[in-house]
Amino acid sequence: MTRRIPEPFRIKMVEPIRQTTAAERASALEAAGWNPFLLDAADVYIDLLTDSGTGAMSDRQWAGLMLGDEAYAGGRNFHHLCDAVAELFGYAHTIPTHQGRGAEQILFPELVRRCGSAKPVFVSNYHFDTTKAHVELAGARAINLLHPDALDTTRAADWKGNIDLDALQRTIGELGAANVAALIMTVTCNSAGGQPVAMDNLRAASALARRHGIPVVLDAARYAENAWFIKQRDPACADLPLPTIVREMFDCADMFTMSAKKDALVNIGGICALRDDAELARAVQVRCIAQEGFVSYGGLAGRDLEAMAIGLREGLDEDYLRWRVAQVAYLGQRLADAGIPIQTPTGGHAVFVDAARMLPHIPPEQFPAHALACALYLEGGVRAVEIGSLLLGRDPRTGLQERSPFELLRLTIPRRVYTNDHMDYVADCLIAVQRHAAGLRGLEFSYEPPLLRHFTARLRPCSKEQAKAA
Ligand code: P61
Repeated sequence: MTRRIPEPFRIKMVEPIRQTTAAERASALEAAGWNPFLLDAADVYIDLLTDSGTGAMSDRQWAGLMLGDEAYAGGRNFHHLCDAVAELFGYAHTIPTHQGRGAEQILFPELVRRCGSAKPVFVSNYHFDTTKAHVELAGARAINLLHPDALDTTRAADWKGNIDLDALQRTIGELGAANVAALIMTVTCNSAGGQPVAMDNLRAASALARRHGIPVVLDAARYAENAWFIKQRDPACADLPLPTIVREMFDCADMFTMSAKKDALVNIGGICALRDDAELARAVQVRCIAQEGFVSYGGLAGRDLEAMAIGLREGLDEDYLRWRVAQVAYLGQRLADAGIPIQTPTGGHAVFVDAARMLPHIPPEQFPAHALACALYLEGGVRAVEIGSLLLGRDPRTGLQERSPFELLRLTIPRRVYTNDHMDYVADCLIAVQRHAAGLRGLEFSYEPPLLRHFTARLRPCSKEQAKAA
């Protein structure tokens, strides 16, 4: 038996969490319109909605908060952040933002302006939903070119986050390089299951884009987990120190956007950074001032910048990453052992349950993964999130539901927050749900918002007749 990896930290402060009764959960879910986003956090026992901003900061980060310099301009914590970005990633221009989407909203319109095309597109291994939204708000189209390996959840493959290089070449050829505003490489690839992008794939995609004069952007929210997988799975990188791998990853790009709420281990914060393009940096800074805040604080307090500077380095601690990825794998293994279909292998930040396979009787338009999320909450107060048709939404041109390549339930694990006993509890709850899976019903809207609908939609279970007709 392989030995379990214990937490590489000890606990100095605790936050009580409260279990609810089945009756309390049923009435909370009803009141929330069968949408876990609308639940009060107090009604949730184990919260696996997201790994974004939900991690625990270290004693050093908390100590860093006390060193906050709240000057409006040029505070010392901004310089600490710039130093960390320059040291780890080798980029000269750092623009802090309130979170990842803040970086997207100040960078993408400038990339579109620069591209100058009347029909601009962004190409990516996969645009996460806010990324896609900001591409579209900037007047461009988002094209995903995920490698087909990722679509088969039963097949274990090392690099399910890879972009399909043939498709990338073809797309650039068909659309014309002059219409491609940027290549965005999302590391790890969230929507495919927190799956890593291989160094070779990153290099090849970057070289292809650069040959055509297309700027390369890293969506770097989970840079540390991606680097860890590269070290584990790429024999050419096995002996390299993690910071060297990180530097090589960032060498493949010209700029990055980052939600620091993930691997940089803070509860709020983001970064837009550019390697050396001073002119573009100036244009992005102007947008930052208008939309985020002055260029040395970007919508954050000085103390937040300090915690982020510390977290950027801490996120690369190998003992932490070994434990982190092992915890995700542990939950995945417990589910797989019970015959629950999951995206294999497990990724960096979450276990993705294949609801299309677990609930084959519920069609995509009745949101099988969302039905599973509701059942899991009712079972044990565990909150998870749908990554499937509900999240994807409708085609804005036709109004028709877009076809999602996946119907996944994401059990997203906050960093340094839960123990493996919590993971066992989650696994036991989902295994209990599996026993009555055939009786679960899909859902229909009672209110469907026009945009980003999964956040605020209200739903109800389909009637027996509707369920049968499907
Ligand atoms: C998440 F339900 N992710 O995975 P911001 N890029 C990438 C992300 O994963 C990401 C952002 C940019 C979240 C939060 C979230 O519909 C949802 O700091 C690869 O959240 O602005 C965020 O970074 C944006 C959850 C976002 C959602 C949108 O849980």
